[in-house]
Formats: sequence, structure tokens, C-alpha cells
Amino acid sequence: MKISQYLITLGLALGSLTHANATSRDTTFHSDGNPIIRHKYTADPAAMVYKDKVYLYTGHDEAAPGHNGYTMHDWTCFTSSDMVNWTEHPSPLNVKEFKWAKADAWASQVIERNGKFYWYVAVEHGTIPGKAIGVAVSDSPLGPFKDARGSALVTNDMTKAVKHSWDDIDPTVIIDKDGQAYLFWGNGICYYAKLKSNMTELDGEIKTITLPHYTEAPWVHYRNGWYYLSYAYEFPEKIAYAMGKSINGPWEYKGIINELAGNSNTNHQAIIEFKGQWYFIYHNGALVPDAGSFHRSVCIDYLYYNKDGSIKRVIMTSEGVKPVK
Ligand code: FUB
Repeated sequence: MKISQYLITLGLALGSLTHANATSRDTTFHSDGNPIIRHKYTADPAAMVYKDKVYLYTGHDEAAPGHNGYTMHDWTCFTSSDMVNWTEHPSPLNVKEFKWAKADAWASQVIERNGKFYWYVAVEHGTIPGKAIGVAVSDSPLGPFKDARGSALVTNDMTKAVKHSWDDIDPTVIIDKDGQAYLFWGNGICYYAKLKSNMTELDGEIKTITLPHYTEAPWVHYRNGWYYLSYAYEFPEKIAYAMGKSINGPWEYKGIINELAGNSNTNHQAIIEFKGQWYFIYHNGALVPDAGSFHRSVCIDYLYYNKDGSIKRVIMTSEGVKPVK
């Protein structure tokens, strides 16, 4: 770790106190290209734009060096007003918050509705074999987040489209223009369902979407009359996408937008617009000393569109993005 890349100083910490919810336990740093976070391993980025800030939530790889598997207990939260200067906040959520779960703080996403923040997570269920999706809620995007239901929102016995037990992972949520919220998720198949306006219950049947070489990590975003469904493609993973005029499809497959992420068999993207610029946020396995598929690191590069709305191939860079005003 370069000290210049991660400054925990009193002055910088005090600087971060300008945020209404900032605490003296916040730390600030200037990212120096990709990966943007270099003092811990971060994975499965999900980003939310709220009140002129980007809230970046990630998983946290903590496997012992050389261990071939995920060790993930909590999620992290970073904020930025320019995509380069970041504040790290104390972890707002740990898998222990979900009493019905036993392990694995896997991929997640936070979304705001009516002043409340809902954090959808994938975890291992304690009594129903397999992965499950839970939801936590908070009055602040920085937490504390509390289990919103006391039970899982989706369990492995609710989904039968594929046989393995880890198909209920990688939740992503979008609220459509008419106020209807949708949950997308899945490994091996892309599931989706409506959410009730309370954001904590499914509303109606679970449907599936067929996409070429779909592996996992769906992310849905909207731009200029088009819905975009991006996802991890094959394994090791590239990121591909489909476009549609409705959130209920039909989805037209459009191709690959990101190639294999260096030294990581997963890639896991989030796509946001912030201050007029689109960003592609993903992870790779570039951060020494333990860099690899179970020690991943979040990166940010630009995302550009063609005139017809299709997405240009992402160019992954070491330099990353520049500060945005
Ligand atoms: O981090 C655990 C799993 O790896 C996620 O759920 C997948 O998207 C992949 O990134």
C-alpha cells in the first residue's frame, strides 16, 4: 500500500465531517487510478447516486492468502463527489444482521425510495439449503441498516429454473418511471419479479429471462427510452448486455461490453450516470500481494454510448477516471 494512496489523517477526517452523517471514524483518500481502493480487497460494486454524491457499496474479500474460495462477512460503503476523492465510512452492514443467514456477504445493491434506503444482499441461508436474498433498511445511506423482514425475501426453494443451490444471488433493483420496483437476480438464469411498494415483499410470480451465456450479476439501468440489462457472460466472466423498450422485455442481446477482468474469474459491473458522465464500475484481481479471484478490487472506467443507444466496448485502464465537477 502506498501511503500517498490512503491518507488517514486528522485533517482529512475532519474534512469529511462536512457531510451531515459523517463521523470521526470516516477516512478519506484520493484514488490513484485502478484499482481505486488499495487498503483492502473490495468486490461486487454497486453504486447509487444520491444528492450529488456517489455511494459505492462493495463486498469485502477477506480470504486467507492462498485460500481458494470466498471469505466475505461484511459490506463496505464509500462516497465521493468527484469519483476520485473518496470517503470510507464504517461498514454499515454485516451478514450477522440477518439472523436467519449463516454466512457469505455476497453481491448486493442499495436503492432509495421515499427517503428510506433498501439494501438487497445475497447470503447463505441458515436453514433452507442454498443462497438467499435478504433486504435491510435504513433512514440514511450510511446506515445503520437493519434486517427489514426478519426472514429472507427469496430462498432457494422458491426458484426451480436451475438445479444448483446458488442461483439466488446478485440482487439488483430498479424503480421504473411509473413507480413499480423490480428485483432482478440469479446465477445460471436471470430471474426477475415485481416488488411491492414497501420494497420488502415480492409482488406476483418470479419470471425468467433467457440471455446468451448468462452467468450472473444482472444490472438494469435506463437511458433515453432504453432499458439496459447487463450481466456476467460465460465463466471466466466478460460483461455483456441486452436492450429493451420495456423493463418486461423483450430484451435484444447486443454483445459484449467488457472483456475478462485481469486476474479475476468474475467481473461484476455496476453502471451509473453522475454529473453528466456514465461510469462502468467493476472488479479485477490486480491488487498485490494476494490479487486474484478471491482477492478482488473495485475499478472505475468510463462508459460511452453510440448514437443508436448501443454501448461502446469499455476500455479498462490503469489510470481510471478523472475528477468530475
Ligand atoms: O462475490 C461473490 C460472487 O462472486 C458474487 O455474488 C458474484 O457476482 C461474483 O462476483
